[in-house]
Amino acid sequence: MSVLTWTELESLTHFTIDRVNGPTNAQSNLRLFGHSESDVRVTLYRDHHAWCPYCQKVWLWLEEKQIPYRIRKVTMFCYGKKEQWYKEKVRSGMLPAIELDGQLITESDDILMALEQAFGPLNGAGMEDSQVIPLRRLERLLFRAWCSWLCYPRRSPRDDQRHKEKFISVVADVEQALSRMPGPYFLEDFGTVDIIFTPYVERMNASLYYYKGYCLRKENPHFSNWFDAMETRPTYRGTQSDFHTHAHDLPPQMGGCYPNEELETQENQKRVDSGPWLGLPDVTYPEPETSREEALHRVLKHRQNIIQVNPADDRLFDEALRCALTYLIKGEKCPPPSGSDIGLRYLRDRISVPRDMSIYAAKRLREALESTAALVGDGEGTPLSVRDRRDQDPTQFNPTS
Ligand SMILES: N[C@@H](CCC(=O)N[C@@H](CS)C(=O)NCC(=O)O)C(=O)O
Repeated sequence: MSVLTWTELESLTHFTIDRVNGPTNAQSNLRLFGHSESDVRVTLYRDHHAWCPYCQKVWLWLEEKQIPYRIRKVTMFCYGKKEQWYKEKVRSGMLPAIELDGQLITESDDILMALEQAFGPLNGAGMEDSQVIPLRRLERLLFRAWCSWLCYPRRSPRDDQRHKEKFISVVADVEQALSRMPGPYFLEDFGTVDIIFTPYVERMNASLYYYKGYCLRKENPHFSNWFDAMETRPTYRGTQSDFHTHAHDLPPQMGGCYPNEELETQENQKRVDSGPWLGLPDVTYPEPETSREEALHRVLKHRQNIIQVNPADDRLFDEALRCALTYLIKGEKCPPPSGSDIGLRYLRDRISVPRDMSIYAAKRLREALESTAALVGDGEGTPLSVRDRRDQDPTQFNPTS
């Protein structure tokens, strides 16, 4: 297969979404849900990377409730410099924050309560409902058990096992809470509790698979049903990340993630880092037909920045990237120039979900980059830093998209 030109590649994708009124997506700066712009009462300040778990909570709530809102994106410390205009608004620089009718509110729980006051609770049961409060407490217990297992170096495999058992005992309580309900959610209907559990449970599923060889989603039938049910919701799909993104975004955010010595851990790490990515337990809904076109569309839109930040020579990488995209869209291998394997894998490792594209599009693109790189070499390049992710500094990229 000979390599396609940029113009030929452009003609091969028709992917488009309505960012303002269409499905939940990480690229939007305004969400109207069919309302007019004058109806907007809320501005959500969230991170450029669509990574912050507390932001995801508020983001999901607004999407589920279909409240018209504006989005302003802010840099998190580990990715780059915090914007001065945001520090003037929120001195600590912490995210999320909202402005509701001009009033600034911080702290995700306070934000949800203020939104409930203004627009009513989601499906009846609000943050202070007597059924919701114990489940919110359970979520925090799970969070703490997860941190203790993941985020501290362990003296021995036995020590690691002890923390695993503690975590699993809290998971058992969550399983029991889910088992008491007739459907897959935490209460009879989907609601606030599901939103509160979502961000960290998603991060637990990814990080424990990668660092501890443990699959939350596979080991626990009620959790598994819950994840499947969440994935039927377009709101959740639009905010959902993949294992690769979480495994490499968490260490700088959490102050470190520590792998155990299980064989399973080593195998899982290899799979998340080098593929195959399809079939990983980070997603189970069927792949949309548009995933390859979406990936192509997103790369075409940002190709200049992608080429410019890549450590490989620009002309060499331009051709190598077109080879990978040719394979992505045509399904036939297209050998890139020799010496381009490191540059292709650099990009493979830096696709951020859902910031750049949705989960299946990212899997397809990672696969195309890896298969194309493998045609010319096994060079891996600089590993991703576990201290910060300045390689993702949004000032290097187009901050408006
Ligand atoms: N208790 C706060 C926690 C918020 C929080 O920890 N936000 C982190 C991101 S996940 C943050 O803004 N850190 C500053 C930064 O990374 O720039 C809430 O619930 O909103």
